[in-house]
Formats: sequence, structure tokens, C-alpha cells
Amino acid sequence: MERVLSGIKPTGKLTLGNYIGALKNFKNYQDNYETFIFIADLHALTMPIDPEELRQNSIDIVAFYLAAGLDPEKTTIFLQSDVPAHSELNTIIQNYHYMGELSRMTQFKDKSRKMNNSAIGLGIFAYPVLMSADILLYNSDYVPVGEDQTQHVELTRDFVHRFNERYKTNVFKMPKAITPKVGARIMSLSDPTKKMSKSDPKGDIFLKDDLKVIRKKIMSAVTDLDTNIYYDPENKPGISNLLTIYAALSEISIEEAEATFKDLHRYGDFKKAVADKVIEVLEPFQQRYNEIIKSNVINGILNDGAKKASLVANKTLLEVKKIVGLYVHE
Ligand code: ATP
Ligand code: LTN
Repeated sequence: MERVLSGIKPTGKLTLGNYIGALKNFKNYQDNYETFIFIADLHALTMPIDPEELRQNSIDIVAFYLAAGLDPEKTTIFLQSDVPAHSELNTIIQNYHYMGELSRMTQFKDKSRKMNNSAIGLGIFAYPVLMSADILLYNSDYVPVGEDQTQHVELTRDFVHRFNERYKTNVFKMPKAITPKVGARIMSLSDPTKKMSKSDPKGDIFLKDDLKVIRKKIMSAVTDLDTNIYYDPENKPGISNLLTIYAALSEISIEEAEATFKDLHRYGDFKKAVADKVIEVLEPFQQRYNEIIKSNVINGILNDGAKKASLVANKTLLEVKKIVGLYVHE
């Protein structure tokens, strides 16, 4: 059976961008693929974060996974740091990743630009190496992510070519990123030329926001001076972003969303329809999340997940150790 793997890093409160670009799509795989979905807590350490916040965010993400329809009987849900093979494979394969290619990664350039040069940690630079390890340990065929992460999967693909060629092996499977047709890049509501990002909370909708706050944020989303509603991300980024949100949450195409609103010439009415849709989806989602947090299921799920993930990951790690010459005795 083909495998699917993805993760979200517990760096802050999850946004509607995370939901549309990643979270809501994960459940679509669990019936037909062997699915591994994890909490990338080691990746969260790549930027400064308070320990208690990191712990809470990690628990939150498990609850979000379940609220988004992941079934632990079908999907292996685990914490990255519970499976030491991730760190061990990272140590091995970092030697086949090049400084030049890592320094060209958009995420690294964006994050390091915002920091004082002397305080940029090695982890944010080496981020894609650990991500390669995550993907390759599970022989993943598909990696569902938002658009901003596709560059990292491309880097993994380059590495797979290089390593398999160097050792004349096929130990690493060639992974492929999958981005959603609609909503791979949800933009900020206050500046629709920028990505909605949980570590840059202006213009965000957080999944845990009060529903009234969500409505208010959408009603005051930045748009333009025109009155026509159609998709044109270059000239109408705000309206295009709202159309994308509406289409993604309604599971329809952008064209169908445009058709829904073609006779409407009042942005206020359009924004109200978008807010209604977001609330229609997030209200039951928040209820499920609250029930899960109150229940005591999370520990058990993470314990089981760690065991199941380790079995698969350790097997790959051992093969790699043999290939590079690290396996000397029984
Ligand atoms: P940070 O701002 O801390 O870098 P982030 O909001 O980009 O975080 P990640 O944990 O990096 O969140 O992303 C989790 C998943 O959500 C990834 O697959 C990512 O591509 C996707 N994602 C994040 N932001 C968006 C967005 N604005 N639109 C669509 N998908 C997104
Ligand atoms: N970098 C991803 C999180 C992540 C990931 C992965 C996603 C870490 N390892 C492996 C897919 C596959 C992000 O969402 N920022």
C-alpha cells in the first residue's frame, strides 16, 4: 500500500491557512493509504519558543488532528521527538545536503531576515534536512503540504537522487508533494499579498478564535475599491483570497465560487457569506476539539503512535546504516 506522511510544527496557534492548506486534507488519505501524521516538535525548536507553550501547542495539534477527522485506528499519529530515528537519520543525511542549496530556501531566507545575524540557530538552516529524514524514514510516496513547503520536498527529491546514485541503492523512495487544488496558499486578511502565517499573527484567523471575532476579522478584511467579485490574485488579492477560502471550505472550484457571487456587487454581502461559511465549518470543528481536550485520549494515542512509527522508522534507519558502513556487529 502506498504511504502518505505529513506533519505540522507546534509553533503557535493554528490558522485557517494551516487548516485549508494541510489539516483538512489529511483525513482524505487514511482509507486508501498507509498514513502517518505527526507533530513536528523538533522543528518547532528551530525558532525561540517557551517550553510550556511548545508542550501545549503539541497537545493542541493532536486534538486538531482528531477534530479534523483523523482516526488513530487508521492513521499513525505521533510526536516526532518520540521516535529517535528521526534525529539519527538526520545526523547521517546532513552530510549529503549542501550548504548552498540550504541557504537558497525561501523559508530560511524569510526567517533569518527577521533575526539578528549572530542569533540565527543552526536548526533553522538545517530545517529541510530533518524534514527529509521525516519523509524518508517512512518510504513516503506522497507528502500533502501547503505551497510554502513544496520547496523542501523538492530538496528531499534532489537528495534522494544523489544518495541512491552514490550508493547504488534504492533505499530511499522518491516522495512527491501534494498541494490542494484550491487553497495551497491562503493570504493574510490584513495584507493579502502576504501568506497567512501563525508566527505573524496580523491578519490571521486562528482555529480557536471566538466565532464572533472570526466574523469581525472577515468583515474587515482588506479588499479593493471595485465592486465586482471575481478571481484575479494580482489585481484583486483580497477578494481572490476570500473567494479561495469560500471555495476551499465549500469543496468547490474557484470558478464555481465566482459563479455563486457573480451578481452580487456589494463586498459587505460577499464577506458575510464568506464569514458564514467559515463559521459553519469551524463551529463543529471547535466543538469536537473541546470534547477531545476534555477527554483523556491523547496520551494513549501518542504512545501507540510512537510504537507503530518506530517499527517502520527503525527498519529504514538500520538499512541506511548498513549502506553507509555504520553497521559493524550484530
Ligand atoms: P510558521 O509561521 O510558524 O512558519 P506556518 O503557519 O507556516 O508556521 P507550518 O507548521 O509551517 O505553519 O505549516 C503547517 C502546514 O500548513 C504546512 O503544510 C504548510 O504548508 C501549511 N500552511 C501554512 N500556512 C499556510 C497558508 N497560509 N496557506 C496554505 N497552507 C498553509
Ligand atoms: N515543515 C513542515 C512541517 C514538517 C513536515 C515534515 C511536513 C516537518 N517535517 C515532513 C511534511 C513532511 C511545516 O509545515 N512547516
